[in-house]
Amino acid sequence: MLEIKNYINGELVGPAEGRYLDNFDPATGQVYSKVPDSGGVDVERAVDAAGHAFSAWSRMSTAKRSDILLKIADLIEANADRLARAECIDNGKPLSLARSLDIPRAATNFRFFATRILHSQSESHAMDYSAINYTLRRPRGVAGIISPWNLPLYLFTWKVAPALATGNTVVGKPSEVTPMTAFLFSELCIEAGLPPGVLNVVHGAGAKAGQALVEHPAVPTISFTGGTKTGGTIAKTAGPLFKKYSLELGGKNPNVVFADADLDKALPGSVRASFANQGQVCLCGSRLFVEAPIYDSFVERFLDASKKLRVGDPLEPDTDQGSLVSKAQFEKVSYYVDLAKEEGGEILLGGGPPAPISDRCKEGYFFYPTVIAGLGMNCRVNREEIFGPVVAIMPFKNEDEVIEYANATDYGLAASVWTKDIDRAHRVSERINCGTVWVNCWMLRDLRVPFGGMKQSGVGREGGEEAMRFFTEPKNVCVALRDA
Ligand code: TXE
Repeated sequence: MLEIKNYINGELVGPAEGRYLDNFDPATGQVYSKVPDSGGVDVERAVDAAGHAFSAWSRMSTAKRSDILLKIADLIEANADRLARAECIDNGKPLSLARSLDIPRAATNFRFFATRILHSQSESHAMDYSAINYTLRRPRGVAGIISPWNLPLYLFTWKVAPALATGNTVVGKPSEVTPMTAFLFSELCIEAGLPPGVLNVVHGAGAKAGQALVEHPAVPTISFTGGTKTGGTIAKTAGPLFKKYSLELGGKNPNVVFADADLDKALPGSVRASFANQGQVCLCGSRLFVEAPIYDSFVERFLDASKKLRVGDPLEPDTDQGSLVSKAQFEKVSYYVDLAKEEGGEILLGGGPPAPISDRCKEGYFFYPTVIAGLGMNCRVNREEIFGPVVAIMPFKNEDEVIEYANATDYGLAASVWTKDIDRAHRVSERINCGTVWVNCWMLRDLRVPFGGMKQSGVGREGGEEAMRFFTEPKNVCVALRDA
């Protein structure tokens, strides 16, 4: 059985203590590979390698750094089918989704930041005729990158690319639930000629390898995406050590459909926002609000469209919904659907696992797309992140009411608003408290814009200029002019 290796100082190596964790294929419920159960010794070796590589990497010309990162992007694209299949087997998502979204975006992440550094601008401020200030932005050193299981290579590269592009070196700790593509990615980095120690990947459990990375004194920067609870743990560790950290956490996102919306766009857009990646995207619209005059007809059409989603073997080309990522996630989603019934919800569609998919997938962690009506705004199912193919749908009377509903959550990550009234679109977008609002679309991503949430959806922003600033330290130099 394949034993995944850590990538430390340019080499693929086993865990120091020789221990491995089981890695499951969630579509079959079977162990199909082993992942290093790394600990403090492995993290120490990785941080040491990253520290030794930092001087040369940070002082390399941006043109040369850019070339190496573009070579990595080329290799991701050249290996897209292999990476997509690995992502599908590791995560349970449809192969078609891994091939159309996850892997192309991983290459784009590298291409975007590899070219962004070629056009960096710096600031200066003249003080009349007495002095001039200029601001230097320098890489901070070894960056600790911790990524989740829902979009494994997509989110891992979303952090690694800007960290490397700005001249930092990296110790990455991918999720132990979906380690495979980060392992294959390590092989591509070796092939691309990335200098040893510039990127290191340490696999293992969050509370062990992850925690060791966050608390390591030679890692001044932490970039994390994952659950809100874990984000709090990381903040508690990093804060007293005066580390700089960004936390990209959960969401409970409103999806608002006004009566004047173009339903030919709002309906498919709402199905996608509700169930993409089996609802395991922090940006999913898990609370669907529909203006009262069209509520009944919208619900009917939404249910019809959702029923058409084919829940199947993720490896099959026509599968729309694969399996959830793990038994734990299946149990979490099941718990919330049972809770919804206790809270007075009516299950309009789904509510549990589908009939057995196939002999191969008979023990997989599948959950049917689920639509729940009749829940109150403040019940737990409408306030807590479920992170599965479960959407709560409810009517609203007017703009003020739906804004109140949309903001009635401890999260503030994203929202979608569907309306033809452009004034209302701007007005409502301004009043919803979250980091991103999509108008007449969902998950349309421009990598230049700030990305992240407020409240319990996180701290800090990723993307474009925000990422470049997060991974660098500004220093201002003030030079008195000679005849001052
Ligand atoms: O994420 P965790 P989990 C949400 C979703 C999910 C919940 C928990 O609701 O059900 O989070 O998911 C590492 N120090 N999201 O348990 O635990 C861990 O190894 C350092 C939303 O999978 O947050 C993994 O690499 N690291 C999210 C990463 O943190 C630690 C996407 C995420 O794991 C650690 C995923 C520690 N103490 C889940 N504990 C999004 N915003 O997209 C764990 N880790």
